[in-house]
Amino acid sequence: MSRLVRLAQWQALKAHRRTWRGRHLRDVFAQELRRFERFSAALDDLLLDYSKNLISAETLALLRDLGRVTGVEERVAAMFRGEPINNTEQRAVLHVALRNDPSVPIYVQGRDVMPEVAQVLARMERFANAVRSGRWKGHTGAAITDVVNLGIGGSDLGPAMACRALAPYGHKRLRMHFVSNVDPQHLGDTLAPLKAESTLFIVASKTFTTLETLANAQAARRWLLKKLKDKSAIARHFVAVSTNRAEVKKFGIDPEHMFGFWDWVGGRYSLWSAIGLPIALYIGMDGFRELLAGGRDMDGHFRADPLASLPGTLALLAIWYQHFWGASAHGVMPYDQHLARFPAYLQQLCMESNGKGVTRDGRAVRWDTGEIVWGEPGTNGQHAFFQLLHQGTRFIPLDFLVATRTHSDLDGQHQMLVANCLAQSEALMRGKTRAEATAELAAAGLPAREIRRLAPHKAFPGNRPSNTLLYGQLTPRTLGRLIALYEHKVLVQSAVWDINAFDQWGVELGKQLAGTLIRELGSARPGAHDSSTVGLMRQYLKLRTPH
Ligand code: G6Q
Repeated sequence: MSRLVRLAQWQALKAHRRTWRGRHLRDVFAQELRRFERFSAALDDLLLDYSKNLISAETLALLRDLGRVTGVEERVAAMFRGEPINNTEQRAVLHVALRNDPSVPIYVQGRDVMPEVAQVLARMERFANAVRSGRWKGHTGAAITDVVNLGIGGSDLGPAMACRALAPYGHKRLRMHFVSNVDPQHLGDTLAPLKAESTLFIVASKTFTTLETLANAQAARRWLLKKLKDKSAIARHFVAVSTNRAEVKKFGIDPEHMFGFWDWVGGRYSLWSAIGLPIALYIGMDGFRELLAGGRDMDGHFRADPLASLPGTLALLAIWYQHFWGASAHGVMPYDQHLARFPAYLQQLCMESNGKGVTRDGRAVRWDTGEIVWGEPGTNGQHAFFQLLHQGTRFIPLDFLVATRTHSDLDGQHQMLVANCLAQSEALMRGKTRAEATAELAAAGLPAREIRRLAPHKAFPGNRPSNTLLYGQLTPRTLGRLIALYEHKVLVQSAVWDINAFDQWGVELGKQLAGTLIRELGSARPGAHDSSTVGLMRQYLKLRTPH
């Protein structure tokens, strides 16, 4: 499929794009009174309104043709069958098994993985119950009050995002902390107010070789031992989540206190596995199972008709804008404060998965892959960067996410939030013509000269597309659906682009590069690098101690 851009379906989309020249969504809505009914779809109470997109039924049909001919459906089926679609690492991609109905087998190399999945979930449940009930005691007999997850990337972003999102379901005694950065200030600031007697550390690392996590885990261990002065305290205050039993043991954590997962779970897809232990501790195992059920809901929906599903639709719209409208980025704006970390989570999911430059068979791609994803919770974004979205020159499609019901008692205020969200997507779509701006200024009584001067600044082009995801309430189940929605969107995009969404050699490179420099800084001897790197190292070595 390395000839993607030569496909007849691609060319058809190119020609179809020309039919959109000069058309404005404002007029399209005026002509098509039932556009919302036509271009919206739902999975239970999760509604996707995609009517404010620059599409017609024909656009969608052409995009789905492209999806069909690039083998999206085959790739999806292969993933669910447990085939090694991560072809550079020869691994199955089975985060879907983690949330699968336990009675339905899924095979990896001829072996049903569901019994092992169930076994780990049962162990997580026993542990979560013990910590939550206070039966699990620290070394001095105190119940756990603070849980510190030490992990980075996929071993941090998912659980950190989910614990924040599900705070209303959190255990009242437990405070959750996530330390990812090797910057000692991150761990130091986190530990400063904590009591060792009631702190539990989860060392979360798939490989258990990640420098940042191991450095933080060693430092946390020293902190604990300094406070509790007894090596045997480690067993009550440290547990591990990993696929690497040997390294966990070497670190000094009893494998009895290790929760395992498998190489067929990618880091950024791992919150459904034991990497989700902080979530299970915080919201309880029933809540965690609800999260899994939400993922499963989306899997069933997606698998039934990948190209027409909600994830398929989002993916194909993104392809449409990226390649045929020159979109340079994709904004995700949760009008839901609890989803504050959702854009950061999606950044990894989308950009690490699809930031690839060669096709699955190793040939350079001739089309842009990946999306630059960013976002902030509404309404904060409106007072910051929305100016560029409304009147700047760049074309950036958006997703708005908003709940119909809040967890807050200040319910009246939630309606203001919803109104803001809807107002933004409407304004982006409609814009404001020069004539409208002129009429407004005239109504305000401004003199004609002033009106002429100001009108161009007060006009908005509009015609800027967005999706709106409207859901009942941000429950564990809803969150599960939302995460799986974007996971599958990424898969569909990767299939169209013919890239492997499940490896991350760029991340591996970063891990290697830092190793060399750490050694050189440690011995204060810069090695053979470019003059910039050597110059910076020398300057650092000279100035690292205050005069
Ligand atoms: C995720 C990536 C990466 C990974 C981290 C942490 O898909 O592979 O973000 O999760 O580098 O790796 P470990 O879990 O092995 O420490």
